[in-house]
Amino acid sequence: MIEQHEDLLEQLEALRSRALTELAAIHSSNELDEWDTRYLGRNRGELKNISAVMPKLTKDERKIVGQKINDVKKDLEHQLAEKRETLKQNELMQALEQERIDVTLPGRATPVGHMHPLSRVMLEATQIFARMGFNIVQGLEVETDYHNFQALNIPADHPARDMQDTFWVSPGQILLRTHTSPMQVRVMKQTQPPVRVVVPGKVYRNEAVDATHEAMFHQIEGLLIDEYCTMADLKGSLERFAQELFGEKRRARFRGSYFPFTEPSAEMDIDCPMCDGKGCRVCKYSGWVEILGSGMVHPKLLREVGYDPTKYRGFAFGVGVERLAMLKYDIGEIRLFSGNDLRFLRQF
Ligand code: 2NL
Repeated sequence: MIEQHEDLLEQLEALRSRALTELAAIHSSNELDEWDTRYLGRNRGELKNISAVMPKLTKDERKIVGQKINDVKKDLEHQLAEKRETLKQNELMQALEQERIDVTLPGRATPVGHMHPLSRVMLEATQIFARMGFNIVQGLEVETDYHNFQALNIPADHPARDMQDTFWVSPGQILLRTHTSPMQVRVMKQTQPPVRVVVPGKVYRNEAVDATHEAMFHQIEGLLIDEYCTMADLKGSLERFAQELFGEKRRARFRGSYFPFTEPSAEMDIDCPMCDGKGCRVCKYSGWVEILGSGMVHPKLLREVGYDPTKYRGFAFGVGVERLAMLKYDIGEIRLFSGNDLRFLRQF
């Protein structure tokens, strides 16, 4: 019996030195885990296998061998923990080394977009009026028949309604606005003069689409109401607007026209910004291009919104934004604005 337990002690000692030699050669966490199961594993670990003979020993032998097992186990566990820590440190150092960031590398370029040409013209045009003291107002695109037509002196049987083919939401009552004027009607009904507003926004007309017409387009309308206001104010303000947008040397001329909501009415031409009035493809060799419609606000409208037409008067105008942009940038096709073709958009 003495021999058996001394043999066991030798085996344990041999186990310890074999385990530690192997441990010293380990360089990865994976190998370390394998080593852990092989020697210290609860199930088939070598230390566990040796412990299996314990029940066959005498009480005294069990005490000696038990202590030795514990001693070897503690030792191996301690060395394992130390090795784990060393490996962890090594792996960290390796990661820091490999993942080192080169702060001198140039950054990756981020693609930058820009404003749509229409938005740009719309912003520029409204800013010009803002500098003259107009307030910028936006509003509903779905409107009532009253605000879009009736209040603007366009009754149900008026020929202007045929001119403006309307998209109806509920026929005779709710529609997609055909101009931004309904918003000016709302402003006038809510406030007392003086009024100075510009209303930019989308408008809708059920038209045959071609190179210069779309069913949805953009308009800027303006309205000024005050006690003293004449056609001279209209002409001066609108000519100034054209000069700010198309250049200082632009000249304006006014031709008599008709709109149901203004009297008198006038269309404004400017000398062609492409050829300075010499005559070219853009102005069809006339030297002039039409850019807006305007007029003195009809007294019927003033009365309709509750203003005294003997005390107040005003001027109003409407500009097509697509038309302005096509003139400013020499674009011959209106559908490019809604086409979202980057080859077009990148030119601005
Ligand atoms: C055009 C013509 C115009 C107006 C719009 C207007 C609005 C109110 C009262 C009076 Cl609330 N007038 N707007 C006046 C004259 C012409 O637009 O051909 N635009 C592209």
